[in-house]
Amino acid sequence: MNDFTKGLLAGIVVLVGYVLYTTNSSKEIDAGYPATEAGAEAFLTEAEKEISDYGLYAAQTFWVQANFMTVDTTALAAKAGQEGTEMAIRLAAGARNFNDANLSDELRRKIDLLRMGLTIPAPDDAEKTAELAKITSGLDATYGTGEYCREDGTCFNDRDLIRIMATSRNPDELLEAWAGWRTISPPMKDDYARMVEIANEGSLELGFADTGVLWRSGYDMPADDFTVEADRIWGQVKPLYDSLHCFVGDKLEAHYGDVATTESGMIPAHLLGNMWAQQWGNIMPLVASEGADPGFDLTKLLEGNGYDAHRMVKAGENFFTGLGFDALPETFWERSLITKPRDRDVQCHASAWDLDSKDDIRIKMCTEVTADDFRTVHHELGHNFYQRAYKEQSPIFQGGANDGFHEAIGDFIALSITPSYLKEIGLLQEEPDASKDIGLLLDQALDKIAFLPFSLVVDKWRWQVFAGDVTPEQYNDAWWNLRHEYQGVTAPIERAATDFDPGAKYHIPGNTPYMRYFLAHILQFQFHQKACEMAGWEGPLHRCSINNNKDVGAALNDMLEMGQSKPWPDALEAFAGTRQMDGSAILAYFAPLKVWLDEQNEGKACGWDAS
Ligand code: X8Z
Ligand code: ZN
Repeated sequence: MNDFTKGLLAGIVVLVGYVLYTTNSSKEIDAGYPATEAGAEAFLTEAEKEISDYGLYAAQTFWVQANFMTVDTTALAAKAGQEGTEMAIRLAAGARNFNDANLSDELRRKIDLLRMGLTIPAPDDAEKTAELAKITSGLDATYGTGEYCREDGTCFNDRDLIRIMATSRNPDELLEAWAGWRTISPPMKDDYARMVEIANEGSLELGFADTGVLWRSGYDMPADDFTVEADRIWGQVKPLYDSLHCFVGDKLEAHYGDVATTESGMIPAHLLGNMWAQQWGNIMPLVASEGADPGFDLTKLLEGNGYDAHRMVKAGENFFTGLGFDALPETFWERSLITKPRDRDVQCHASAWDLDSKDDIRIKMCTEVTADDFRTVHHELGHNFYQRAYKEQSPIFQGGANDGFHEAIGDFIALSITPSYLKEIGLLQEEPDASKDIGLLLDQALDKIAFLPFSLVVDKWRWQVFAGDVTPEQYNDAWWNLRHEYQGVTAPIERAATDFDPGAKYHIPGNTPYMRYFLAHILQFQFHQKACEMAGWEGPLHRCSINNNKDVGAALNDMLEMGQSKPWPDALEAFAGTRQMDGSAILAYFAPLKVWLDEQNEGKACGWDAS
């Protein structure tokens, strides 16, 4: 299954098995298993077998659909999705019979995970389940095949437009690409609204007030506590974001003049080097003036050294083998999709897959030779090495400690792509000296710090939508209200209620929860800080690379092997020695930059008016 669509897991798991059981009704399951520990054990054995069987079949179907997007493969994916939802609902219903049973911690955890396994549940109604499956597959396909065409017939796909956003400095061209991509999503809006309705009915039947509550329940704490925890962490890092926002806004005004200047102090979303203004690393050359030059450009180094997509993935694999992990299996290289095929539609949004819960792991990426994609390669491989590490766990426990962990592993590894590491692998001749530290940190912050409020916006919006606080007519306004409030970023042109800008971000039509990436951006620095301490590193954190450190690799493997068999604080403690997700590590990493940014910002009018 694919790391995000099936929800690293809980989701995954649950999506399976029902195939063997299609003739059983939930009543039959109820009758079959007494609400005792022995009953739960028998129920779970049966459930896990179903899950495994369905998992392979579904993963193969979804893989084919994502790699050959046609009406037919989309219909087949919808069918497999429907079967999975039916299975998952039946298992969740079966699990409810053990709510009051006296169970061991292990069985209780499995039962709870089964109950929360679906990302987009349907009610116990065959017609609605089929309708939902059709909608979700259709949304995914609409996004994956989306194109913007000019009146003269020239068309651009996602990659083309993403590239323009990353590289162009012409505001008109940027605006066209920005607005162009947002023409693919208004047709999704009605389907999205209907999906919300059905999924909420399903969530209610599972005992959750709405689908947002279901999503927030996956963190070993009450859903409401999770919201408070996420807000607490955001409060820790917001001052750093504010400093970065002020600095970047000012540089953009200096470069673009009026186009970048707003009365509110918000930054127009098309000038930040990214289609969604979610990571800003691509505008480094615009903002890295004196005193903030990192000393090298990784994209140029890759190009100059003859790297292609395959070699980038090999480099990623080498990092993991250097830590002591086994090399990727031959089948990874035979079956992965590493570059965009010229002759067909594929879902280009990068993903990592585990087809058989054993060794058939793969990535699917339309890789380009850029620093961004070099990091994404490590991100995806992090999923694959995690999946392989927990393959001995029973099916329900095959997942990340929480979904943020799954997203954090590869990013944590990529934090070790330091100048010293680049020198070691022959990409860089000389390490830049300490005078380049601010540049190195600014480069990282443009991606890692800029991303934090964006990642909150995506799910805060969905939480509001699922809760019914926002109606379909208000979808787009609510989206921009959150973009204003958290990011201080504004639409470059007027938006209408008929627009559906959230739908132009893959994870909305793809139904991938997004809070996981916020958590991952916090966790990866906690992992990095601890790993560097284990390695005996005494210098600044951004210069620390754990490459080739087998002790760190072994400790990491211990955590990965646990899968989701234990509450996530246990996994975090096993590696990082703490039971709390916390912003202190990311703040420590960027501390010198914060001081520097505040000096640069002195005397400037910082902040924005989000109203
Ligand atoms: O979707 C992804 C990965 C696959 S799980 C490529 N990411 C988020 C995004 O692209 O929006 C990684 C960073 C955030
Ligand atoms: Zn990921």
